[in-house]
Amino acid sequence: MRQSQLFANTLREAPAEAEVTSHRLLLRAGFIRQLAAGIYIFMPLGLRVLQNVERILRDELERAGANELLMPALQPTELWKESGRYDVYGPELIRLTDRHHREFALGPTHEEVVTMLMKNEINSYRQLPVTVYQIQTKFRDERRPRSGLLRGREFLMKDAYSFDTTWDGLNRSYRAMYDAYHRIFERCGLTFRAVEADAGAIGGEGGTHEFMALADIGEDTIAVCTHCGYSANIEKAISREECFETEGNTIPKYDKIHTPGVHTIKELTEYLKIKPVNVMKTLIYLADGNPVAVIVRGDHEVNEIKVKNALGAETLTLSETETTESVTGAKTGFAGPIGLSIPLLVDKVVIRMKWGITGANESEYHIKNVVPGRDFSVEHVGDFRNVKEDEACSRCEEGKLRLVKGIEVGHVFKLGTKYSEALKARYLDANGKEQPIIMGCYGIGVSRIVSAIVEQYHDERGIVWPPAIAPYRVHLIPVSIRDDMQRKIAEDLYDALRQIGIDVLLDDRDERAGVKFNDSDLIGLPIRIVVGKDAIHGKVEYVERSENNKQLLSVEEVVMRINTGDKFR
Ligand code: 9G3
Repeated sequence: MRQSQLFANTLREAPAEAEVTSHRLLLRAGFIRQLAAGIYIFMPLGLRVLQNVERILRDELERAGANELLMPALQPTELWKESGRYDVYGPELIRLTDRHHREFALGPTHEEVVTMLMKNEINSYRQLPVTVYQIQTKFRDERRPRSGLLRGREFLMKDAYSFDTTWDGLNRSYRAMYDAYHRIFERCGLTFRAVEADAGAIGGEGGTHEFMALADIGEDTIAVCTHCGYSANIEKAISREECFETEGNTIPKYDKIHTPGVHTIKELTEYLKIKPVNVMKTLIYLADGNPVAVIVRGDHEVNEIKVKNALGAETLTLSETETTESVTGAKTGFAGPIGLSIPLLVDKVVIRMKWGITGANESEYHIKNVVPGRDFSVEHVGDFRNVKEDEACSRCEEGKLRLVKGIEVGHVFKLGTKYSEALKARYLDANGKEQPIIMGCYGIGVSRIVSAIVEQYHDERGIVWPPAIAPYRVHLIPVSIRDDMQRKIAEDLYDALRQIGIDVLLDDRDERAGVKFNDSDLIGLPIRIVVGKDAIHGKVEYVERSENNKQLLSVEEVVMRINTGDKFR
């Protein structure tokens, strides 16, 4: 491609609203342009990157035996009513009516559509198993779209769905996708971890993994063991139980203490000269609108996903001040387990505390020498907290948990029969008996991957594309297009490289060298060849964007070097 014809304007600065690096660089390098909040145009350079990701996806999914199809974005909302999800999603599900006043949704995902398709296509066990996938635009009206392609309202997803007659079959289909995902993310050059995850609203009976691209700006926190392979989303992660001295409890009767103006754990520990581990922190939540109290040790955080799952609640929100006051009779910061008339969820670390300080459910008062079981009910004990950095791994003897940030680029689920039962997608088994199809679903954020790669591959000068993803393999730059010899050598090299199938961007613009080099650093193609003053000695400069290792080579050597470079897949 000649850069004088390329539609790509680089920017010296990114707009102020672009905060994360990938968003800033993709805008500055001319890969994307924003149309509206969370809605982007893929410019020519950005589209070539997207197509490289799609090429890898199709190659690996073909290898895994999946069939590509394409489903509509417009979905009759009757399907969502039939699956029971019509009311689960609020404003995030974009709904519209057609000219006949029939209601449709712009598809955020396609479980209902693909299950309806299979209901009509599959009627015998002999037709199963089958896995289908699509690479298709999804719509989710995020309240706060942000970080460019990382959280958009219209984005590209690869979503696959597997259909089996047995759970064993699902496990095989799941494994095939799980392994394909490893190969896909490796080929994209991503540093990632597959982590045990929470199934969330999608439900499904068993097992789900998220694929997290490691990046500090990632929205997810994952716990990773330093020793064994254990890794889990913090929503689900568990650590090994701490051991506690268990000798008898000779704690005196609990006793109220005046703690004026002490609202936070920090103020409480300073005021009473105690440590957070001596505090039993009580928080009031509304589970599906009903108040519940959750108690965790003062140095721990409540894990709302674990609480919600334990209660089987659809929604769980921290109660507002007035609810807290009406439930506890005290201002926020003085809640405690003693004397509450609402369900008490006690974290299992708390029940092994010999004593603790809690709120008195009376403003400006706390209680000391509180003993779990003696002074409040420990009927509902469970794991209701987030694991912490450096806690012992629950899977191996010597590992410690590290907490790192990740960008969710893939998510695989064992759905079971949740959708096939709801939509009556059944088949006749070998005995002629009707059975519900057993499903799995598997997503990859295709446009999100582009940003995740930039987050992992950039430096202070711009993007550093992995070769398999880069829009072009080589940036061929004659320093001065007005110098006949430089231009001729560049043109000959351009033809020679394209003849051996190398994608080359030839910077044939009549621009100063500095402009060309800054743009080249920003766009970030893997190999740069500069035809400059050494051209009279038949030498050109060869440099790899990731190494910055300039070398003077002959034109023949350059062609040889690039041609023998490992064939990036
Ligand atoms: C909705 C809206 C947003 C959603 C969903 C439904 C997330 C929804 C979960 C999934 C599960 C899997 C197939 C590919 C892999 C992920 N956000 N999810 O179901 F109506 Cl507005 O999408 N789907």
